[in-house]
Amino acid sequence: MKNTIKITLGFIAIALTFSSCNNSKSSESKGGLSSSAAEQVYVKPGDHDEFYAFLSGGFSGQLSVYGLPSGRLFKVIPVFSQDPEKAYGYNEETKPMLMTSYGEIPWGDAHHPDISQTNGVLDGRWIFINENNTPRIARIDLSNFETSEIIEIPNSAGNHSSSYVTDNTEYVIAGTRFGIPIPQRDISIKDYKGNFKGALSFIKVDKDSGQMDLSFQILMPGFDYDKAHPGRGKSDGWFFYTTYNTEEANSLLEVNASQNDKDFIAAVNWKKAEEYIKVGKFKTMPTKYAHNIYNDETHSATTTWGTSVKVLDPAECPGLVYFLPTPKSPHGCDVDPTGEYIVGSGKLAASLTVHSFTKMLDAIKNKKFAGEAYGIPILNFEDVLAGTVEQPGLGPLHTEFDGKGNAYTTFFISSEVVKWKLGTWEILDRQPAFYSPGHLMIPGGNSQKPFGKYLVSMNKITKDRYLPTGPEVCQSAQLFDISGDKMKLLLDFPTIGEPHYAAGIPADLVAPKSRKIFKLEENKHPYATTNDADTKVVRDGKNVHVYITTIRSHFNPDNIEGIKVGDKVFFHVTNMEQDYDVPHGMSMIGANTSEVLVMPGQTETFVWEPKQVGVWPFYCTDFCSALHQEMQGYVRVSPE
Ligand code: CUK
Ligand code: CUA
Repeated sequence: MKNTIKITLGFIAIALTFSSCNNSKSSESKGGLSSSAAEQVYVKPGDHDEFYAFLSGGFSGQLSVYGLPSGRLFKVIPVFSQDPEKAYGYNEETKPMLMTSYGEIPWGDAHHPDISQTNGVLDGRWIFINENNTPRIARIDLSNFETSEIIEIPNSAGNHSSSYVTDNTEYVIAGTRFGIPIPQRDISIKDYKGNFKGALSFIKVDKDSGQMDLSFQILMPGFDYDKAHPGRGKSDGWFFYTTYNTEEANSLLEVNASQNDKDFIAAVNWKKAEEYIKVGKFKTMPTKYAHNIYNDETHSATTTWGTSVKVLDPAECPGLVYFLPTPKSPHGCDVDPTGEYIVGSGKLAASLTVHSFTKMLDAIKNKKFAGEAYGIPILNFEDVLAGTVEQPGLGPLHTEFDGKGNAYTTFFISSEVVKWKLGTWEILDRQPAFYSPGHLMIPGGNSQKPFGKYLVSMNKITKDRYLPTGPEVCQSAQLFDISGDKMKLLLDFPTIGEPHYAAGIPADLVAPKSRKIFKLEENKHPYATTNDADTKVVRDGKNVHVYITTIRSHFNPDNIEGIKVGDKVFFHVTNMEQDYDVPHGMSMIGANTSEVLVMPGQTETFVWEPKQVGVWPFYCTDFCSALHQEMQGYVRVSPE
């Protein structure tokens, strides 16, 4: 067994080198873009794209918005990281969004966006995304493309099997990556086995407001967990996710953590979990977690604190969790649009394993188990197997579906996307990707209704695809046309951070609802000034509140006196414009943590603590009119 693994891993290195170097040589293998490909991605100036694609920003912590088929970048939505471009995490209104039980954290690692669904179909209301490092889930409102809410996930470490919505967005589900001591305590790392656990969290989503609420957790054994997929249609009510390191090794050298011939896909019956919660079969664990909510009306965020969580122990809840043996450290876990097939991608396996939901239910009904792990029944591999895709490629990672009975899987090592048929398991097509794809995305490709026209492959290695920009080059995405029998490469486009996963949606499900303006008369910000006559400077001890308005092209007031060294000055800036797309910014010399960018009709606040006497300038940061450069002012600072 050891030898096989060594050989496999050796081959990974060889295959990777091979695919990177070899492909770079010939222009044919670079995609051989024909003029028809160019026509297919060409969106005439002034015309709009057909799809939105939301690509996770990976270690940038953000979510990027692209158009398909053009591959044009429209926006980077700040989510887990500060962003000076939008003043997110800099102005007083959004700073609380970054609060956690560890304090304010200005950075995150965002992997998996997922768009809300109604009856298993994308509804375009919200998009959720996970933060791995300091476990959190965010909800972004697609009517304004702003982060509305961030909830911290306790008892989790490496919040990676997240964030995935159920058929009616009842829950967004979040699984831990690492096993950890729960509750945290001082214990020898060598005592991992049996002592560490991993929480699977169910976050209830209010169907009107979208507001999240940590409903309950299931304390799973301390394996490591990876990608996940809620059941769809017939399997709605279940949740599936992969485990690796079922050996529970505390050091993941392959000799330790890749010993077992099979790891598991965990099948979790969340409707059953709801029943157990209802009858009180849970323990209440004290814990502390931040819940940050942004209020659109007052344009401000507040943090509230969770103090406990309900936890279920699968060993005490029969029928809650089952394990489906799945070969060789499965990474991806994807459920097809009918809900019948559960695809497990064993990273080190020679074939793709597909489980059958129907067969799984039969095996459960007949109580045919191969054994158990921590009180969780393990089903027989043969009993749940629907089929295997033989020799599909090397290093399978993730699968999406086109809604026409086809599946598409990325292969990291052999660097390709492979199209295969559900049910017959035959391979229909394969196309090289440049290079080493991780996830792929078909708009709606993880829902009951995929829009199977385009596929985006998100590649881990870029190498020679763009002009060199030093040792660091951007990540690469590639667009394929999948409307025909064969996939056709249309376009390369650069991305931000490391896009892990993405979510795509037809533009007409989002664009018509997009908010263009905030009405000034509806501005409920406590420090708003909606009238030039109401601007003022109010002293409250050492705190000074400056109510300031902006309109093309001046600040009012623009000459401010009466400020003293040692004061804490709050600039409350209201943008009185009522035209679409006329923001004003404001920054103050030496304001080291703050700036604002205020949309028409809104108010934002930043803080300045003057350290020296003098007359200090401020100006508008956003080029707003022909007289933008005149949009400036002075603050006089006198001795204490
Ligand atoms: S993981 Cu990155 S390639 Cu975070 Cu979805 Cu598989
Ligand atoms: Cu206002 Cu530039």
